[in-house]
Amino acid sequence: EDPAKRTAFDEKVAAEGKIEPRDWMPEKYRKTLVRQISQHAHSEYVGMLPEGNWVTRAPSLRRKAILLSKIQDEAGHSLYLYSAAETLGVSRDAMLEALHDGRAKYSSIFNYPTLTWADVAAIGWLVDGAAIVNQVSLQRCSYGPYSRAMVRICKEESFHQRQGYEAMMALAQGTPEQKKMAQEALNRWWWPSLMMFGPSDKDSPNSEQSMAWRIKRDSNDDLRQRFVDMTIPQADYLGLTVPDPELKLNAETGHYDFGEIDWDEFWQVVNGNGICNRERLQNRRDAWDKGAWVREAAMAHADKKAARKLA
Ligand code: FAQ
Repeated sequence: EDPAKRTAFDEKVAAEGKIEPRDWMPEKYRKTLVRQISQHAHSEYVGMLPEGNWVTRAPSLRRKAILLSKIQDEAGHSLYLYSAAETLGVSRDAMLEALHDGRAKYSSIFNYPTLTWADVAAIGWLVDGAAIVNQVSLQRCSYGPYSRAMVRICKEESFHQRQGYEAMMALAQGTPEQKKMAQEALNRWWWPSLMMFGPSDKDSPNSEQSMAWRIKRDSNDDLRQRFVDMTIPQADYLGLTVPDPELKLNAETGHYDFGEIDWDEFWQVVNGNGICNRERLQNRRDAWDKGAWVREAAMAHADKKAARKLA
């Protein structure tokens, strides 16, 4: 490693400059970004599945059209993110292989089932809400392509969150049965949404280095607190109750205190033993296998075209 290059890198990061694909970077910086960005891409990609489960059963044409667009946006987000990771010298095939054989992680949240239509509303409100809090912070990431992808993704995600809240509102203000559905969905999704922010700072092995390199700009616990503070007034407005008896506004700090996350459940899900882990991964593998003929046909077509040009 050339010390002058290292100094230039450190100075650029310290001065809030963006590191670009052709710039020199420490190997560990590159590897950390490939890990985080590819896992982020996989999350968007697997994240289409829980909502996809409700496309054919959306309660109205309007809801169905909105849901279809939202899922398409998620596919788009995964494509921007795979592209951002590719600028670091890793191929999309290699990233997908790592997902399919279980080496790469994706967000724990997508291993929970969507049992009723209210779960789709809760995902928009809570899961997109949590994703925005995390991604707004990542807009200031030191790696240029990732930070720029975040800007566009956040704009689309804000719209997703609004539609989720609106769908939740319709249920919360509906019949007693609908309100009960909304409450039960909040009960199911609240704690898993808090887990999206990752382990507590003291148990987060990657945080220190990632924060020093300005890959991550806020700690897992700080972002989780921001999400709780933002979401409780929204739940109050809906007339729903967050399933945490310890939740309480702390007059001294101005923040909500909340109960302990079930970390055993979190690690079980992260390590592949959640309710839907196997089903989600199998679905992605099947989609890859079933799409083989499309990839082959596209390659054959491209070869034919190239041969015709030569002739
Ligand atoms: N699930 O040391 P840390 C969306 C892993 S939003 C699974 O704290 P780090 C939008 C972590 O990878 C969801 N694994 O790690 C949408 C590490 O393992 P490794 C995606 C988790 O990286 C909405 C280990 O635990 N968003 O898709 C989780 O510094 C609605 C130790 O953790 C992002 O990916 C978890 N929840 O901080 C789509 C955001 N938490 O890799 C559809 C970008 C931690 O060493 C519908 N990522 N782990 O083997 C990040 O901000 C960070 O990577 C964190 C984790 C904060 C997730």
